[in-house]
Amino acid sequence: MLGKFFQKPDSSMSDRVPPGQHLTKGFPVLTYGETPKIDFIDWELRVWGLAKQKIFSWSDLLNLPQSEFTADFHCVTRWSKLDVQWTGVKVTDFLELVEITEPPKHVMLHCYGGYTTNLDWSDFALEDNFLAHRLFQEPLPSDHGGPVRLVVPHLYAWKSAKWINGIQLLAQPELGFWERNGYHSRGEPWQEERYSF
Ligand SMILES: Nc1nc2c(c(=O)[nH]1)N[C@H]1C(S)=C(S)[C@@H](COP(=O)(O)O)O[C@H]1N2
Ligand SMILES: [Mo]
Repeated sequence: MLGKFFQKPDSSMSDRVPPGQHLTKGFPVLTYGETPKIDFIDWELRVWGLAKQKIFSWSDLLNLPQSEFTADFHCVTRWSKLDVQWTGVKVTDFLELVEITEPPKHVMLHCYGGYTTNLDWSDFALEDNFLAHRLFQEPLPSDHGGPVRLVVPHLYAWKSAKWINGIQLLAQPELGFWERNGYHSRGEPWQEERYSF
């Protein structure tokens, strides 16, 4: 694994690379199961739970303020990629269009293909999190979650739901796919919150 594609972080980067991680120059694809093929014209994002149900389309997303993001990406399988460039919509800008009915405590992200992952509301409703639809100035490739994925830079990348199509606002914590299968409920890379045991 080490060598050509993975490097030990040098000291100038060590403050950027969480413990137990190696840098990769490429951008590996990490998907459980098949890659769903969703045309942007068919893509939908439904919000429900402690909010008035609402379905967002591709054009709804593009009508929101667009931002550029540069973020580090840390997979729990021990690779990190620094300075990934994305274009998309801040979660906080998106939430302006959501009519919340009761203060949420937690959220479940749902994806085309059935993948789910959970977040505390306080880890989700942040300006640094975003719905991405471009990667390095190009349309987000389907294997990296196109047409639209969530990116949560401060947590391990399994929280960054690819092919996102649902945001369920919850009053109580619930566990998503990997979290039910032994991954940590929160997944903070600097604390090495890898597993729940
Ligand atoms: N829908 C969905 N989202 C997902 C996954 C997945 O299997 N399905 N894998 C997660 C994991 S473990 C990681 S590390 C990142 C990988 O993103 P990448 O394939 O763009 O590198 O996506 C996350 N989001
Ligand atoms: Mo991952």
